[in-house]
Amino acid sequence: MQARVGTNYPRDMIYVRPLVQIGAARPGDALSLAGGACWFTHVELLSRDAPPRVCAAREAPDAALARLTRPRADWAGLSMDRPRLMGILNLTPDSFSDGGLLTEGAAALARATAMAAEVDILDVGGESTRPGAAPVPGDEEVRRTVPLIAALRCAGLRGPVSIDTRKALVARAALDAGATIINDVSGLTHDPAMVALVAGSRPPVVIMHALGTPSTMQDDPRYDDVLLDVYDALADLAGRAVAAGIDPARIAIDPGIGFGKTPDHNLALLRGIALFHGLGHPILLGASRKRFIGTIAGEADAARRAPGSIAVGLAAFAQGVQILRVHDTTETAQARALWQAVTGGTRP
Ligand code: HH2
Repeated sequence: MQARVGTNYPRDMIYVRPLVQIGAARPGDALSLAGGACWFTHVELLSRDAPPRVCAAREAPDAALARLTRPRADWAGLSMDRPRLMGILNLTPDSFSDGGLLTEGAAALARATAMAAEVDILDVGGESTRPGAAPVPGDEEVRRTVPLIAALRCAGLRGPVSIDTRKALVARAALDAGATIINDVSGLTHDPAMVALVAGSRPPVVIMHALGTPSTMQDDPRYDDVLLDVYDALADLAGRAVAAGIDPARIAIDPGIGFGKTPDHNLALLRGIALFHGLGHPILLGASRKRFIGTIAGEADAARRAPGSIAVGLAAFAQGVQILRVHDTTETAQARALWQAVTGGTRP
């Protein structure tokens, strides 16, 4: 399977990864990262045909520095100057770590209500996209997700609710029921009607990178350079969305951990994740309970991967990642509070 997604970037293109730091002992010439608490004084210059080179940030091209430093607009009504949590509500019988737990309406509403007190965004999904998952018909996805979204609004929940779907039919029904964000793991490519829906209804949208579809994506995924290839692909996907009329300020991007990636690919993306700030959008990361955490930690049971998931999440916050998508909301909210207190960032 070929990794590049319609990109024609020159081999000598320079990619700029900020070497991100956080804390009060900040040199006078430090540059703020994306208007948040993180900052940088140096960058790593990456290219496809030369070794990486570390240099002072001021040596990087002005346009790249402008995209890295520009404060991000509020996204889904949330300021992007502090780490945010998106809690996962999988209303599926077959999700890889929590399938079948929330298929009964009252249990789902109780869990969602409790979760809403711990996180900034609820992410409701009705189709598993785990490797090898079979597609779910749109009307079945609507039947699984829309009643919970409507019930949450009926119960007075005012915060952001996201619908995790690749289908415009499901997104439309979810928006009508009170969802406010579309989270599309296909980066708006699965359903041709999705781009027009987002351009017309103007919800905030998560554009995620995936190589292939859930049924085939783990069949020997290959990249030329995974970090740069995913960067180029996301630039391409976001560029196409903007060309179709989607407001750039409404786009968050996501490297798609585990979606057509080996454990080594996932680690390369996590180590280099600050590169994606160069796209100029908030970064959302979904690593929670994923298989590479089990592989590295030796934990076969996905529901017991909270410690590894939190370690990855805090490392991402230290790279300025704005939103973390998580299953273990109570534990991660506590970890975030302590991480913020210790690093001197703003409290939630
Ligand atoms: N991962 C999953 C589903 N949706 N959305 C975004 N933006 N980023 C992700 O990494 C992401 C996502 C897969 O995880 P999960 O929902 O827990 O499992 P399943 O697809 O089996 O329901």
